[in-house]
Amino acid sequence: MDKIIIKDLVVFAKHGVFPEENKLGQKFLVNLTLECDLRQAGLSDELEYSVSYADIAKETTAFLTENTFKLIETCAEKLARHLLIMYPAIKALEIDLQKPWAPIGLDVGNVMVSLKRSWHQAYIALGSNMGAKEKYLNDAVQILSNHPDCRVLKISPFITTTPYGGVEQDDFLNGVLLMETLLTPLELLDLLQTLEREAKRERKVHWGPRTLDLDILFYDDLVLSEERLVIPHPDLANRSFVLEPMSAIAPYFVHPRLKLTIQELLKQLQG
Ligand code: A4P
Ligand code: MG
Repeated sequence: MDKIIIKDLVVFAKHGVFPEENKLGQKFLVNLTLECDLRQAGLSDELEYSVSYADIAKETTAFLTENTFKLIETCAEKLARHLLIMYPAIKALEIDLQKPWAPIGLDVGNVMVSLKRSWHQAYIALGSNMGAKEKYLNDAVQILSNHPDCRVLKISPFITTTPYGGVEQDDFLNGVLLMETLLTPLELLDLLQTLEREAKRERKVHWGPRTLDLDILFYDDLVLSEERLVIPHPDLANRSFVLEPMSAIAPYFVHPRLKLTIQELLKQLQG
């Protein structure tokens, strides 16, 4: 991806663990690498297709002077989030935040933290088979759309499906959405489980009835297998109630482990 780089921006600010640092302040140096698509700006010579480095430098200075944190880790983390939310054209950014005059009583040339943060694309399966099913799904979409760390990009039509998994229960309403998120996979799972809890979902029967079920299907092309979270969702290739709505919004998305598109997986399942 193309990059805009801002080097050695000097900001006088008051971050630090020691109380005198929060009072007296000191100089910080910032390096920013912004990943953006610069093709259109390059061809048209119009700033509206790019991100103004002057604006970014001003915003960075304002953010670092208007807030006070103990840790430069926190400064960098929150600054990254602030810029990624404020400037949609920035897909990813790297921050080096230096504190060359940190008062640690030793002859150290420089200290810095360096981090990279970006928007990630996640596909989420939605399901409900109790009560006001459509309202549960719509409410979940609404809450995710309003969350500052999430942007819902596409929502499939909701379809009525017969229960899968052998438990006798009411029909489901199912859908899939595509979102961009700044959350890590586990943070995203926590958020989805909070929404499930708020919808008063009771987990009595495995694969049994629920007001709201939110599963992470894919997170970029990540393959992950942890105790609390498996990505891609391990059973999705057997579930037409997932593949059918997802094929309405992303038929050519390639499953990173099976190396087949959603359309191909659906065809395979339908035999
Ligand atoms: N977990 C692991 N990986 C993931 C992931 N990728 N996304 C863990 C979300 N959660 C993941 O899930 C149990 C645990 O799975 C979570 O605590 C999380 O740490 P759960 O939702 O709490 O429990 P559950 O729903 O009873 O079991 P399970 O296996 O998640 O059921 P599913 O897979 O959600 O399936 N038929 C139709 N037609 N439509 C449906 O929507 N849904 C189910 C439930 C069954 N039959 C259905 C439908
Ligand atoms: Mg589930």
